[in-house]
Amino acid sequence: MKTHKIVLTTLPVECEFVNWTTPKYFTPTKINKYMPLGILSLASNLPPNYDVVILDASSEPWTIEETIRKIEEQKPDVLGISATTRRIYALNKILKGTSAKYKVVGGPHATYYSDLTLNAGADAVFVGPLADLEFSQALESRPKGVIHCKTEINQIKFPDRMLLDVNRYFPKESLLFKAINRLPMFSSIGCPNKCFFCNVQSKTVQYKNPEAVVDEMEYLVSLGSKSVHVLDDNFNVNSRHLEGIISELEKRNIHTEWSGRGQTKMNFDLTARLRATGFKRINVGIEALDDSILTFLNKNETVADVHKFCYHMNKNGIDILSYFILGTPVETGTYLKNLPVKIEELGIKHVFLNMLFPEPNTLYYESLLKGRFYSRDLWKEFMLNPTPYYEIPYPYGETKKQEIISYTNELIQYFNKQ
Ligand code: B12
Ligand code: SF4
Repeated sequence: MKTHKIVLTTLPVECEFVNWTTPKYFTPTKINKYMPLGILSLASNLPPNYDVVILDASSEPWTIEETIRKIEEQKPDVLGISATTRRIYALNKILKGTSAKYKVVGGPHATYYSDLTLNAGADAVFVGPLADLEFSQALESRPKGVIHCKTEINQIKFPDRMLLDVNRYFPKESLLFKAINRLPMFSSIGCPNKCFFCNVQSKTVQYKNPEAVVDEMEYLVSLGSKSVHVLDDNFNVNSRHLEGIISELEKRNIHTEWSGRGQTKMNFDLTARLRATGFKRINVGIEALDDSILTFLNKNETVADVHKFCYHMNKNGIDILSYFILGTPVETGTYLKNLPVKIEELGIKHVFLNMLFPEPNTLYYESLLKGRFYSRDLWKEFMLNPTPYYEIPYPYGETKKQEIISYTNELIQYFNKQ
């Protein structure tokens, strides 16, 4: 018999803080939805005697009020919320507006702001990259306060996608490239690099066993996916991990289309074998084609590394999707003018342009505070008193901001009309 009713939810997009990083052109459309793998993972690793309902408020997309209503309709004993920092306003409203006896919060926001989340009305906050075992235990004992999680990647089952209607999550529109029924999965968690603008929290990387990685790929294919995307923070940073996955795919003679998100530095001896397994596309944050900008961004790469990477990928027929950042204070007009040609010379097939943004808890934001670009800790004030659609001022002034936005849009048009 099912004993407790548990509702697990993502947060609605309504009122999230404004982020100018990604131009509208690249923003995932309302039609394309992302499967909430965090809460699916929690649900997939519970004992069978729980009645679990997954609400994906973010993908629906519901308003805050609608989300509260949907949660209350379920009358849950336990409410679990997966939180990212940009949606803290919605988080606080939902914690206040719902009546479950045990309300808990996890996800990237919880790890940085556990005390604030408790003050906002959570009974317990789960801190750490994976929380499946601790969440499962907490359902009986219902501990309060901060729970430090030690779940390891190979201790848990992969997320059961059938807990949601998977057809709704197959992309309905293509951006930059076509990939039929593309679905994401993880082969590792974390990234050892310390890029200036990034707040990926786990600096010790956990790797899934290659057998489990390929089991999950086969599972996604069995659900109808024709393109599996390994959406790790950095899937190719460790050549033993990469070779393990390649060997397992070779052993099982699998040639399904797949892609991965990683870095430019890797073991190029593996490239031909990687391509032969069906690996179609690599997503990398090259960010800049100038060594002084790369140094400013604390990227663990040089322009020479980027050239080497592009050479090996192009030679082996692997498409490159690269992210670039515009708007660093060290870039020059000449650099910006020459950038499109330099990108083309490298044979980069898909160009994704971003603007530098001071995310909370990044080295970049801290440097702006230290350099007095902000006279007060604006993120701290926002976290204490979140307001709808908050927008942090552009650190280098409004004129500069408009210049960068307009040049970024120019480049988007340039790369996408060819
Ligand atoms: C996949 C992903 C995306 C996808 C989908 C996002 C989406 N709509 O959900 C895409 C590529 C679209 C994306 C975009 C962006 N993302 Co993103 N993304 C990720 C990524 C790589 C993985 C998330 C994931 O699925 N992990 C796998 C699952 C299994 O882990 P998990 O979700 O963390 O869940 C586990 C624990 O956290 C915990 N947990 C989670 N929820 C809960 C709830 C409860 C109740 C409990 C107990 C435990 C718990 O238990 C889970 C299972 O063990 C993370 C980085 C990371 N490594 O976490 C960034 C991350 C979440 N993204 C981030 C950011 C900033 C963005 C963007 C804003 C980037 C940008 N500037 O444009 C956009 C925003 C898009 C949007 N509208 O949401 C930040 C968030 C920072 C923060 N503190 O909130 C992260 C952490 C990366 C980073 N830079 O640090 N992202
Ligand atoms: S390589 Fe990517 S995930 Fe790793 S620190 Fe840099 S931006 Fe973040």
